[in-house]
Amino acid sequence: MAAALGRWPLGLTLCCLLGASLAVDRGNFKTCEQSGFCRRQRRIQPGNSPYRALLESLELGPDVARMRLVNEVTQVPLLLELWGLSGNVTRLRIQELNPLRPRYQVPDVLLGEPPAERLEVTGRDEGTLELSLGPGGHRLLVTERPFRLDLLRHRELLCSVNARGLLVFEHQRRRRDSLADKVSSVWDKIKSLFRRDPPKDPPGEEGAAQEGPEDGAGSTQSEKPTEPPAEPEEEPGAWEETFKTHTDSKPYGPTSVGLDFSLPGFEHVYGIPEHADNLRLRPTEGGDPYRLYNLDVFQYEVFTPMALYGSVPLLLAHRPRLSLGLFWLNAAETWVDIGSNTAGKTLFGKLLDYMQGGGETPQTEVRWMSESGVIDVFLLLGPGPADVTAQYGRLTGTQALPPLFSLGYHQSRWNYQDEADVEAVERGFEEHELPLDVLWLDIEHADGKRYFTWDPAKFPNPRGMLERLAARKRRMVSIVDPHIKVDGGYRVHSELRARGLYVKTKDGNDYEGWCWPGSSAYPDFTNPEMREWWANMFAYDQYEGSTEALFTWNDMNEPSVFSGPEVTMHKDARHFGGWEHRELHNIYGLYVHKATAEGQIRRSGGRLRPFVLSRAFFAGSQRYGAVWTGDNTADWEHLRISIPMCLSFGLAGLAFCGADVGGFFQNPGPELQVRWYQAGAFQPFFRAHAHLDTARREPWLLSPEHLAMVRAALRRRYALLPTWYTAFYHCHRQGIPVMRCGAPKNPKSNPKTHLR
Ligand code: NBV
Repeated sequence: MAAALGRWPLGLTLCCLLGASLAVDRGNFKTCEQSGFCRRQRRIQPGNSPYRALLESLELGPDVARMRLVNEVTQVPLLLELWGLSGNVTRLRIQELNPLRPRYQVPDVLLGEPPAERLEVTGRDEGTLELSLGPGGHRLLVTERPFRLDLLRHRELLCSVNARGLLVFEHQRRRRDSLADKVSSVWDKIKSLFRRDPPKDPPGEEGAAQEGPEDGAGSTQSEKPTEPPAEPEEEPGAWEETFKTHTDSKPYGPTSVGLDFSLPGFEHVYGIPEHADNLRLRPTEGGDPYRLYNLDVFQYEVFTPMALYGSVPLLLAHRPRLSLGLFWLNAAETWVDIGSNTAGKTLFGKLLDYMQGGGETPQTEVRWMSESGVIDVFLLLGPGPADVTAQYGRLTGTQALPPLFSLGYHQSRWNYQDEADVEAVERGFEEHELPLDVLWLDIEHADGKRYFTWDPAKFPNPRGMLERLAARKRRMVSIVDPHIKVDGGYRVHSELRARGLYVKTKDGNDYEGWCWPGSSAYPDFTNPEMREWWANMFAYDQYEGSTEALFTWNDMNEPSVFSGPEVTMHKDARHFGGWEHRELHNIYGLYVHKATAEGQIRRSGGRLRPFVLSRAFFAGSQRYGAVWTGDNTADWEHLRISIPMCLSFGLAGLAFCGADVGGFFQNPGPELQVRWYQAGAFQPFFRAHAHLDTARREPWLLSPEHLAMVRAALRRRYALLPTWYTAFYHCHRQGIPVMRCGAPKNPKSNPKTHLR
């Protein structure tokens, strides 16, 4: 024991001997109450919707229905658009009719404009309007006051929108801070109480193509922006928000959006990764909503709705004979509340209700709240679970088919020290007859964390090292993070600075923050020119020492900024086209992944499939490669949670998912390590990885007995590679997740495989 402990850093030894477990510092991350818009929206009580649908404003295009909604308190008009898309998908979009400044509509996620069916008005009544949505038998009932949508298939109600009246659209306004403004605001409010008639302007045109907020007119429609009318009184924080030592300048004030969806008959909802939680989402009443905001959360805990590194705003609901999906296309910080009328009831309680003839139909309530952008929702109407994942795949793309080698086993740690270390590890696999495809190099391989370079002392001959690996049919992955060392002598930095390709501060300077290399700047991957430049960096003559055998790992792309609020970028930082970081935060990591994958495709002249692992993700990231569950801990809970986490990723399209085998922080005991290999062998991305401060844990450092078990797990993985590859092929073609759970269709026909 003493000898084994001798290899451990003192802090870790004490930590394990005392049995202490790691814990996230929750104070570094906002709760809903600390996030201004979440707090404002959550205070709104159901049942008081101020919105009215102006049914008489309906305009029926060949495939879109448009009408106005008006907030009867503020008189601010919104534009509602409805589409019946082919393949049983309904889309609804709500935006300001006359915004002061265009709102961000997420680009580059949808594969294209989805084809739409012809809409028809099939009924009109006092205060309601009925639309049929194409050949699937789906109908939409629009209720005038309060505004509400009911989606039906034949006579069955599938989903109601704004049934609880939680539609929120914080229209853009000018800041009011003088006393006179306050008096006039109160006066406007009084006037608005007596004003009932909506303004009679015609509805706007189809939203113009995405232009930067500073490039064009302030409106997405053809009309000129008008001065917004009466303002509700604004609470402190609406125009400036402080969290810990950081102040968000919020120059455009409150701009959040929100909407509720009622799902009758549904008790089971899933999706909205990434959270370290059960597969089935829990009701959030009395706690925080699930948060979607890509964050670098140090030492995350399990069973919490806290945000993690990636976000996919797709929620799935399932009940017998019907599955639905709600895809909320918004890249700003988002919170999701789940309510259930059966929460807390035991099966026995439900049965009792049923026998007594009482008990309501189960119902789930889902409420989305985003800090900015527009409301753009796709209702994926199934009816089966595989229909929903296919519908989502048709909208956002399916998993890129991975190169076969990447389905094998990957050996990583932070860090393999030098070329000799790499060679020794590779030889270890050979000598112990353990299959291996890929060896990984973490941040220490680069020269002073200047990505795209090699530490000259530790890796003097990277090309030779890669060629030696390739001769044995092995590959390597090196890390390339998106924070760039501010150093005039570093080519990547000087070029990006000279070309103006960095994210900017609100004052127009290059945005700088603290990260691994010290002072760092952040390439603006939302700019196509930046992505082009980055992709070209993977050419063999640009990334010196690289060869066809070198692939890429994008870490820290939430983006992680050690000195920033919640360890990420300031929301008032500026991107290409003048957009604020707040509007697109969750899609930044996808763009890094996309540019890297594009670079790998390009370097081989389009001949070879790329392999890129990314820590941050968004809807559509599946098109660019693999993702993993980040910095987990070597304990049983983290091993356990890796399964629902990857299942949940798969439901949201991200099929190529894995968790650090063995656990990233701390040292696993031999049983945990072996069990992790056994579980990891059945997860799509299979990589062992460990923190810099952990003891070395290559499999042969285990006892011969444990080593034999790891060998068996590795070999089982390789024996099943054709099955994995086929599963990925089906996923790539139809969107069906690779990692699935459940008993065979007819358990009796195959009793041996049926787990009781
Ligand atoms: O690059 C170092 C690590 C990496 O090993 C890990 O897998 C990433 O998730 N990285 C995070 C940064 C530091 C984590 C404490």
